[in-house]
Amino acid sequence: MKINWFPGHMAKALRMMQEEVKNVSTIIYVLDSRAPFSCINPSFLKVIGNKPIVYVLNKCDMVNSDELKMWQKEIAKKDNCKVLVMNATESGASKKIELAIKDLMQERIDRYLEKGAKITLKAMILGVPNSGKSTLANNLNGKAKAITGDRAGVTKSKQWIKVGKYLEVLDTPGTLWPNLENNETALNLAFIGSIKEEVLDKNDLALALVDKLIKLDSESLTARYGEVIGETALETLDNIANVKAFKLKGGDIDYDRVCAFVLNDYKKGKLTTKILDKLECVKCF
Ligand SMILES: Nc1nc2c(ncn2[C@@H]2O[C@H](COP(=O)(O)OP(=O)(O)O)[C@@H](O)[C@H]2O)c(=O)[nH]1
Ligand SMILES: [Mg+2]
Repeated sequence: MKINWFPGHMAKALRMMQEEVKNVSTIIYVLDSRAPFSCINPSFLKVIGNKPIVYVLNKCDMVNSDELKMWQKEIAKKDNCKVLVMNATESGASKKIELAIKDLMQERIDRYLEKGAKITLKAMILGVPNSGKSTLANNLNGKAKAITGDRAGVTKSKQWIKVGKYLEVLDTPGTLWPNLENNETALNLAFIGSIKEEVLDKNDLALALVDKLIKLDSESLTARYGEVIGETALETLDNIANVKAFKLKGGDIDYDRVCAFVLNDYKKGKLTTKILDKLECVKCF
């Protein structure tokens, strides 16, 4: 299955970010913990330049915490960055972002203080669609200022949000990149809800998800559906449909229903808690 989704509003959003980044000192890079590497957008490289980055491994509640700690440790080996593990829906969770930004900017803050000048730190939140950027912005602000939603494409324009006296953050629309050459990355982005559903073939996607889970964590399938693992992903889907009694009138398998069901189970965190990307990918960004 070939997946690509780079509509005009994303190109426009990237241009806006490139313009606005001149005004910010730090980047808050939100990654979905279920597939952190797949969330690394090569188009952001130009936006980020050499600014310090606070990586946020968000949605930490959806993955195995020991595995996530290894990712945190590995990413933290990069220069000029902090790596935080977070559940942005938990109130107060984002306090550590303020601390991390202050830490990264301490030298500059000290310089300003020496001169007796006031400083407002500005940070830009970046991430692929649905990674939790707006939820995080609201968490930082303490109020629901930015609109959020459980699908791609909810934030349409830039939103500056005040955080306490000294920090302002810019929420941005989630963006992907023009050619998702790596099909595994594209699939992972689709599984985690970063790609608009309307451009996806749900049945192909469910088949790819089952195929991935058989290899990555087959126990997650048996734990949820019983002894369903077959010779192939398709046979496994058939078995799941049989267990759930998802049949059409004549007795044929209702593929639309079983595929939507499995995709939704993954989306809601009812299947694996394993991270979809391989840890060695950290070396590639
Ligand atoms: N389980 C879980 N859900 C989250 C977390 N952060 C955000 N979400 C949910 O993910 C969906 C997308 O969030 P949103 O902030 O709109 O993402 P954005 O597109 O990056 O701005 C919403 O349904 C949020 O409630 C988190 O840490 N854990
Ligand atoms: Mg948003």
